[in-house]
Amino acid sequence: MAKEIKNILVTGAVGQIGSELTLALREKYGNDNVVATGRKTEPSPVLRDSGPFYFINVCSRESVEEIVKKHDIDTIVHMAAILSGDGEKNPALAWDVNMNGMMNILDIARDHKMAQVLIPSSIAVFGPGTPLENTPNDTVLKPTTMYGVSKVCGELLCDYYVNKYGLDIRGLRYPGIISAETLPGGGTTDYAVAIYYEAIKNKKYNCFVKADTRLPMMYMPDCIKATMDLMEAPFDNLKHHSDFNVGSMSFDVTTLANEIKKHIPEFEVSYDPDFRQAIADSWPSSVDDSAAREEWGWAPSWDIEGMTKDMLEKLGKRHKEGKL
Ligand code: AKB
Repeated sequence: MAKEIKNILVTGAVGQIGSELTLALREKYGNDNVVATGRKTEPSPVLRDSGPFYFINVCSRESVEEIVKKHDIDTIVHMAAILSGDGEKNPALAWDVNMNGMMNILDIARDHKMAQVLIPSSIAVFGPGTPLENTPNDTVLKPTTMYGVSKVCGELLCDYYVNKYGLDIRGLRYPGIISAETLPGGGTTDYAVAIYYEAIKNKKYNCFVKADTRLPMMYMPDCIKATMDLMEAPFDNLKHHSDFNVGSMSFDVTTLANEIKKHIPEFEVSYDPDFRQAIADSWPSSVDDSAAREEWGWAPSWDIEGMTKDMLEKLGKRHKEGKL
């Protein structure tokens, strides 16, 4: 039986997903009941002013526990992580934040008898040996990045805490997430966001992966929906816990550029692949998310056409106002 969620702590709340997820959680659970935390980046005015905000370091158990006690936290949404690109620049930091930080969250959740913990994983858990088309939920996990290694260990660690301590822990493997509010940082899929910003600002984009690189992607409203739907699912219905594939759309860079050209015909893309090409090549092109569909009713709403129109409208408006 799932326990009731009352007071939520969000780590990584200033990041690309955390910043929008925190506001959605505040709308659902009440502004004062969702405590946002970040490491050092200043929060946006809306994030800072709509509810409690603190700077913490997830690698320091004390700094997290202080907020847990102060706000009587019963649920943690742990978004803080070092992503694939930055993780390759500093593997030791990626291990520290992604593993030791996560272990702190899990230990605090166990010791404070939390109702629920949500810790996202990523398509980065896959690698050589994984079938790259329609990648099954349960398959070979041999990633080549430190981020991927930490996410595989993280999934296993979460399942260990579910089985050993009876904790309610959930997680989903995010694909590349595309959004118009907060820029992603340090990931391999960041090109799929940058391309929209550059299309609006400069009508050209120099892409760091090749034209035929095809990866699974998701628009932010679907990402928020997937995360909140998983949080609300009856625990007893879940056979998986921390490792759900969630699919939405898959496209290569040429297809994305052509979609943008429907709105901005003069838009041009050039290609200059860097170290992230090898990472992208080791990840799936599309995922099989039937476990998420069966166990908690996952169904995406956005496709590449609708997303592109919405992204360009939002960014175009901000550009006109001089805010981009
Ligand atoms: C990354 O590119 O590292 C992330 C991810 C897919 O988890 N966006």
